[in-house]
Amino acid sequence: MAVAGPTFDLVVAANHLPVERAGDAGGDSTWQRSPGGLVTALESVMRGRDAAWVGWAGEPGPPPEPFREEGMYLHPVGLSPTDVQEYLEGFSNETLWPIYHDVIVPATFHRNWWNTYRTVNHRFASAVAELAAPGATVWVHDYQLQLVPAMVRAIRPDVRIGWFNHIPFPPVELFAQLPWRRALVEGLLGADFLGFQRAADAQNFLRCCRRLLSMTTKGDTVTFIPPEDDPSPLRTVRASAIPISVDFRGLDELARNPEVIARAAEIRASLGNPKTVILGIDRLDYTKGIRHQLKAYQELLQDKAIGPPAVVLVQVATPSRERVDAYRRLREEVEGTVGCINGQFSAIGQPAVHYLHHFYPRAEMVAMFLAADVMLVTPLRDGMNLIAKEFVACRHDLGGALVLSEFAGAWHELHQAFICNPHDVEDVKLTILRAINAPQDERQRRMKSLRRRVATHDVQRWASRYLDALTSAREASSVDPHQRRRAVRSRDLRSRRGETQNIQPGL
Ligand code: GDG
Repeated sequence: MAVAGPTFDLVVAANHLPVERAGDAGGDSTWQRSPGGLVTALESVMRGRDAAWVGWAGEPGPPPEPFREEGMYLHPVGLSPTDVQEYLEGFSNETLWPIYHDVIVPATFHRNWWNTYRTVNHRFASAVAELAAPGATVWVHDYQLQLVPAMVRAIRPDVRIGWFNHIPFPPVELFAQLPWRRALVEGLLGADFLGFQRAADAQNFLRCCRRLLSMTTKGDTVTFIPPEDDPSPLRTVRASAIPISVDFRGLDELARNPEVIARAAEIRASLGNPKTVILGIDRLDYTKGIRHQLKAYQELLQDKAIGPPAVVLVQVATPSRERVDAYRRLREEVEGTVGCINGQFSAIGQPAVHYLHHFYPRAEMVAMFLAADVMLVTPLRDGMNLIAKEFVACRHDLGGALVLSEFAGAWHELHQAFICNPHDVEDVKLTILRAINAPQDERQRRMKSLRRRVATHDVQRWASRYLDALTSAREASSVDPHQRRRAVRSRDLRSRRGETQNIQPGL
């Protein structure tokens, strides 16, 4: 007889667990907090709640036994080497990621990747269904798990299901390229509430419901009509923007730590105490605009507008997805450009670019933030970009100017930054110069207003707003007779026209 395990009122499902195994010199291993935007954001929310987290432990093969860490119950889901290749590196990173980021690189479609994506999503859904207490709240994260909401609902209709998309949701014209577009939308519609970073992402999703599935929408809700063989009742699903943020208080406190402040001074000294330190910290991903910011910097050096030893650039490019071709190529290009810049513009002991391909401890990253005069955040497309908000949260001294791309979700909240279009190299150059040369009182005024925004819209507020929205969406999900008539009429019209597969013009 199967023994029932523990159950929880809150179950989070995300591709990765918030920890990963780290080996020590003696051959023993411990669990360490893992890198990445989602983990950073959720860690402070989960702490102190009796909650479970379902996710991959980061190593292919059979999963370790569930365990507790920092008060959380962690339930590892196993991924075989083929799952890693097809579900994660394949379908998630080479199919969905490019489609959801404006097809900056072409997307690759393989039917076997899709089949594995479905199988792995089902594995996550089964684990969630097992761990959820009656009436529990289930919070699913991100593009790797878009089928999980409907799969959980099929097993556990009693639970409240939310999904949050950390990355952009694409316009219907791009989403429609996906051969599995319909199944993905139906997978998401298993949720009661779908959260997005920007209002435009939520609207893109609602448009996909109308144009690909002929569903009716009203405001930010869509009336979900189950497929004909599905006896579940009609209900509404809400889709709206609840932008993620950072742990403002935690970062502010760390940035005021005397050791961190001293380390920031040490960093500046080891750079030769330049007048201006420009800093970029990005995951080495083609969406982050690293090549674009290097090009702008290179041209500024060529124009003799800036240069070492007065101005230096520190570019941290955190290792990422190193087995995917597009990322390998990007690394070669970035490192080639850095080599070119340094070959041409450095002197002995005075490099123009300090390039660092490492992941740093959090305190070291905060010290870098404090050491910078200008922070470059120039993604070509980014769901939010936590680095921009983290930089602001750390600058209690009101120093530092933030150069921010209008294609980062953060742009919608951080208008007082120095804004640029990363595709326009002249604009990036001018914006960097404006940020370097802005009078101190202007920089302080801007930073004060940015800090006010991030302090009042921190990650704790994001999580509680999200969970409140999920509760009220579930309560308001029943469909009134008028909505029912409209939705059914639209579906019937569609099936009479035989238009169940194709994109619907103008709906
Ligand atoms: C997705 C979306 C969205 C980076 N290098 C180091 C380090 N980091 C940490 C940062 C930050 C996180 O990683 C990166 O945040 P991003 O926002 O750039 O995130 P993505 O990984 O692309 O994640 C993104 C995010 O989800 C959250 O919703 O903002 O748009 O793409 O927290 O601090 N941390 C440390 N050392 C490093 O060297 N300690």
